[in-house]
Amino acid sequence: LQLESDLISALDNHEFLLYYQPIINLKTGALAGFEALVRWHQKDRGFVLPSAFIPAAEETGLIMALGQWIFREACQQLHQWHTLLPQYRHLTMSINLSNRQFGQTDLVSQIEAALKETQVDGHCIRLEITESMVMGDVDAAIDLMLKLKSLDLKLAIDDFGTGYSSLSYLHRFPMDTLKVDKSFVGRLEKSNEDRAIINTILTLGQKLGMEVVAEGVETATQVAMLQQEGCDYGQGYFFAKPLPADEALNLLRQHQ
Ligand code: G
Ligand code: G
Ligand code: NA
Repeated sequence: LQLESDLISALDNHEFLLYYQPIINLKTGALAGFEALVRWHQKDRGFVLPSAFIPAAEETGLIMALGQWIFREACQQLHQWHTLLPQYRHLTMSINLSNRQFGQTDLVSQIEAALKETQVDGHCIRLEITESMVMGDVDAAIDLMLKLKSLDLKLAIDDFGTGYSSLSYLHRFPMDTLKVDKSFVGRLEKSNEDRAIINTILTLGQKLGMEVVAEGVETATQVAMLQQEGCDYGQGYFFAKPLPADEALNLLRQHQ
């Protein structure tokens, strides 16, 4: 399989890199953190988007090695920014976990080792998990989440509202953050019904003690509506696209 061998050599040749998309505190306007998003810069094809290689990496199992690299790289980057800019010591880094990583037996020990090596405090790291990952064996998923929480990590449920309905389990999951899927945010200006849905998700998150992040924020009107509805954080092209590390650092410096 060409893609598989390309992916293996890409890891060896350091062709993967991380981009960082800002997450903004909608109450203060502060830059609260970043989400790390992987990119593959391939010699012949140029930039390859994750949708074109994450599924293959999952199928071949290469996601284990790639995911480990992503976690470590994002922690290292956060530690560097914390060190360079002490006023950003509360800056967080959100890191996506893939389906297969979530079931991996040594996930907790790997993460623990990476936190130690990179000297990053667990509470600055948010692991993003999707609904579908935790809906198989709910008790096993809760057990794993509690182990991750014991490393002081924060957990976020990603793309909320698009997966299987986990409403009946949501309160059992030790989640800190709920990320509202961008499809809901995109429809916010279109109808009152869509606004009611977001409002309901926000209330649900708040009642369960979670912070809520709206994804895919693209317009000033959406920002104003989300602020009115009491949404804590926003992420999306309105604020910034996912940025290479040097541009993310520039943004941090400008925002100070
Ligand atoms: O920018 P965007 O095209 O970066 O990402 C598309 C999708 O690819 C995301 O919604 C996410 O599901 C996946 N993705 C991006 N970065 C990562 C990553 O670092 N790890 C994993 N597992 N998935 C990622
Ligand atoms: O895993 P998650 O769904 O959080 O991945 C974020 C994805 O959404 C990435 O593909 C990222 O590039 C994309 N994205 C980020 N901001 C916006 C936005 O404002 N609008 C749209 N349509 N996509 C966005
Ligand atoms: Na995500």
